Formats: sequence, C-alpha cells, structure tokens
Amino acid sequence: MNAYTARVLEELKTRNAHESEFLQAATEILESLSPVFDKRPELEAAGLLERFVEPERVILFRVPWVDDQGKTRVNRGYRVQFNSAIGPYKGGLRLHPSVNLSILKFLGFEQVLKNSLTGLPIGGGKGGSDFDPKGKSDREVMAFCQSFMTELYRHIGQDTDVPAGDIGTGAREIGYLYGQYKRLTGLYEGVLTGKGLTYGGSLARTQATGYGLCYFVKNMVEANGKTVQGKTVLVSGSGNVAIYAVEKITQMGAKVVAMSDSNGYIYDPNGIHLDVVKQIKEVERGRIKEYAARVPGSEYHEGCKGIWSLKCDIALPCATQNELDAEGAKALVANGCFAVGEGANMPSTLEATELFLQNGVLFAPGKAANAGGVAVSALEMSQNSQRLSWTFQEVDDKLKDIMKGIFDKCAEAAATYGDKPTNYVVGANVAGFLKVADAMMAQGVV
Ligand code: NDP
Ligand code: 2IT
Repeated sequence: MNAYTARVLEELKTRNAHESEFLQAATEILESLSPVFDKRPELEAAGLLERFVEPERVILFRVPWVDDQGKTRVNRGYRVQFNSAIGPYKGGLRLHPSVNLSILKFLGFEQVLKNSLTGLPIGGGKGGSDFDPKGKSDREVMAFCQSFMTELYRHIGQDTDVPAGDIGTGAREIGYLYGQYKRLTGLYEGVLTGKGLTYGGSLARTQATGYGLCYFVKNMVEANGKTVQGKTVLVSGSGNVAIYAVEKITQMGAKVVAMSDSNGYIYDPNGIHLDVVKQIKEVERGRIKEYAARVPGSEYHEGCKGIWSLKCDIALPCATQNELDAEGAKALVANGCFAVGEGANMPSTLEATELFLQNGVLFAPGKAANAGGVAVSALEMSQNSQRLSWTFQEVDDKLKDIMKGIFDKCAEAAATYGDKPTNYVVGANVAGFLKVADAMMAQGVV
C-alpha cells in the first residue's frame, strides 16, 4: 500500500479503535485508493485523505418519547454529515437496535462514494437511532418520529441535508417525520425522500434500490459474456431492497429460490411467490417463516446464514452488513455461484469479498450496485424543486441509464487502477473518490 494511505489508515485505527464497522469500510476504501495517491502527489500535499476520512459533523441527541403504557423511553439519535463537497448531505436514517456511531460512520462513508457514483449533485450522510420499530404500535412509532425530528429539523433542509429511509425506516416513518418537520418549520419542501406519492414522493422510489441492483448486475454479467435469464438466484432479507430485487430479477427471467429475515430463511424450489411475501412483509409486518405455512412445497429453516449453503448461480445479499462471511462465500463458490450483487451496504465481510475476487466470481459492491435508491431520491429532489412529478416510466428509464453509467465508470476505473479489469471494488471506490477529491481540491482547505 502507498505510504501515505497506509499512514492515514493507521492513524484512523488508533483514533477510532472501537469502531469496527467504520474501520472495515475504511480499510477496503483506502486499500483501493492507494494507486490514486501514487499518481497524484498533490492530494497528499493538500492533506486530502486526512480530511476525506473525517466526517464534517456528527450530531448526537436524546430522543425521549412515551410508550403505550405511559412509560417514558429514551433513545439515542444521530446524524453523521460526512461530506458536502459535491452537494447537500444525502443518505438514509436507520432505525434498528444495533445502531451505533461506528455503523453510521461506515454507512456515511460509503454513502459519500455511492452518491458520487450516481453522477448527481449529492454529498454523503447517514443517521438513525437505536429505536426498534418492530412490535411497536403506530402511535409509538409516531411519538418516536416526532421527538426525533424535534431535534433533527434544525440540522437539515432541502439544500443542506436530505435524509431518507433505510433499515426500519419505510413509508410510515418518513410520513411521520415529514409531518413534524413541516409543523416545526412551516416549510413544504423536499427535505426528505421516499415520501408518499400524495405529498411529494417520486414514482419508482420504492422499487429503485432493488430494481437498480438488478440493472447493475445485468450490465455486469452481460459485459462478461453471461446472462441473467434462466439463472437460479438467492436473495437474502425480505425488506424493501430484497422484495424489489426479487421482482425485477424474476421479470428478467431468473428464478429466485430463497429469501430470509434475521431469524431464518425460506427455500422454495418452484420459485418465490412474491405476492405472498409482499402480503406477509408489507401488509402484515410479519415474519418470513409464515411463507412456508402458506406455500406448499416450500421450507423454512432457522438461522439466516444458512441461505448461502443453497445452490445458486447468482447471490444478492439484501439484508445487512456482514451477513455474508467467509464460510458463506466458500459455500457459494463451491456450489458454482458466478455473480454476487450487494443490495445491502457492506453485506460481505472483507474475507468474503476477497474470496469472490480470488475465485473469479463477478462481484458488484454495494456502493455501486445499490446506488439506484439514492439516485432516485435525488430525482425526487429534482421533482420537488421543479414542483413537477414524472411518470414511473420516466423515472425508471433514468434509473436504468444511471445504473449503466455507474457500471461503466466502475469498469473504466477498474481497468485503469485495478489488479484486474473485473475488480469493481477498486473501480467503484476510485471512480466515486475522484469526483469528490477534485471538488475538495477546488474548494480549498475546508
Ligand atoms: P428493511 O428494513 O426494509 O429490511 C431489512 C431486511 O434485512 C429485513 O428482512 C431484516 O430482517 C433484515 N435484517 C436487518 N437487520 C438484520 C440483521 N442484523 N441480521 C439479519 N437480517 C437483518 O431495510 P431495507 O431493505 O431498506 O435495507 C436493507 C439493506 O439495504 C440495508 O443494508 C440498507 O442499508 C441497504 N440499502 C437500502 C436502501 C433503500 O433504499 N432502502 C438503499 C441502499 C441500500 P428482520 O425483519 O428480521 O429484521
Ligand atoms: O443506503 C442508501 O443508499 C439508502 N438507504 C438510501 C439513501 C437515500 O437518500 O435515498
């Protein structure tokens, strides 16, 4: 590794010793960027990397709310405003009991590069809380969201920071957050994305991450002389990203045989009936286990990691970070899996990623492959600014073009900077970085 990159990584490890997820993301990113610093010594002279790895601002706040029993609860709220060199901070809000600063810093860091790859004018940020919406009543979720926004509103705005959904934050939560923002500020503006269609949301935003993932994977496999049609696919998770990945890859002629949640996975050799999954997850907010009771010929297995032991051609991890480890990667490789597309953020561990690259598995890293969601969020911002709504077809066509553009950028940067032209990990990191670095250089030491 380039001496400058190695030094900054060592300093980062010392200063953030307990932030394992952040260090994991940073290690991969800095290793990829090493050859850029060999070629561009002016970046070191400007202290570019030291600035790039440090969030511009981290906001941490108390979120008090009252539950249905009348008991006062306190959660911790966060917003990591990581980098605004190329546009207002943009990125989701995660509501999950595991949320901590390390996870939000890793997500914010990834988001900076992802948003750059879209080609749209959006900086990177991420936020959320350790609040768990699971099992809460709508009133409790509303009380939490109103309290969360009562602090967050002073830090965000359509031209400063535009949050959106992520794990645990869907249409319901965005609605409550938006209502409270409007009440506090009196502004009817595009301050959040993923809004409902009756109050400024964009058509195709719900589908965008999953669809975009499939568009990226199709570009990638076809560029390497293969096809998606007729292939057997595993999709982990059963949330927003997973559901619309299953929908699109099925439309492309593939067969999805398994999905999961944090408790276990279902296997349906006849191909997943997505209408059943949508009913269970989107309407009833239930568990994936219920699928097996409703669809003859399907099975449920406890434990979410077992999904990777199933035979497939293509794997799409769409649940959460580090859900696919070395053991899972070895099983996929041994079973002949030829492509992996990350719908989630950093679902593969560093070891798993390395195994895929070493074994010639086509690997689409999350920051490139799942960028369709934030890209359509940026299109939602454009529509809000114009006070217009585009058709589903218009948005979907733009999404297809954006995902093709992202793939082309990754392939080009991989060819220039990678150890091999199919190293899209290096490609995504370098291509995303160069635009942000050039903008930071132009704007001086800030
Ligand atoms: P959802 O909340 O809709 O769904 C999350 C899914 O992942 C659920 O099936 C959930 O299972 C599972 N999951 C969550 N945490 C864990 C865990 N610790 N272990 C195992 N499974 C888990 O979220 P999304 O679909 O929106 O997000 C999924 C991934 O995609 C995340 O990594 C997110 O950051 C990423 N992403 C999302 C985008 C979006 O637009 N929504 C855009 C780009 C990336 P359970 O119900 O059991 O918790
Ligand atoms: O990880 C992500 O890209 C998201 N959760 C979507 C962010 C957004 O602003 O739409």
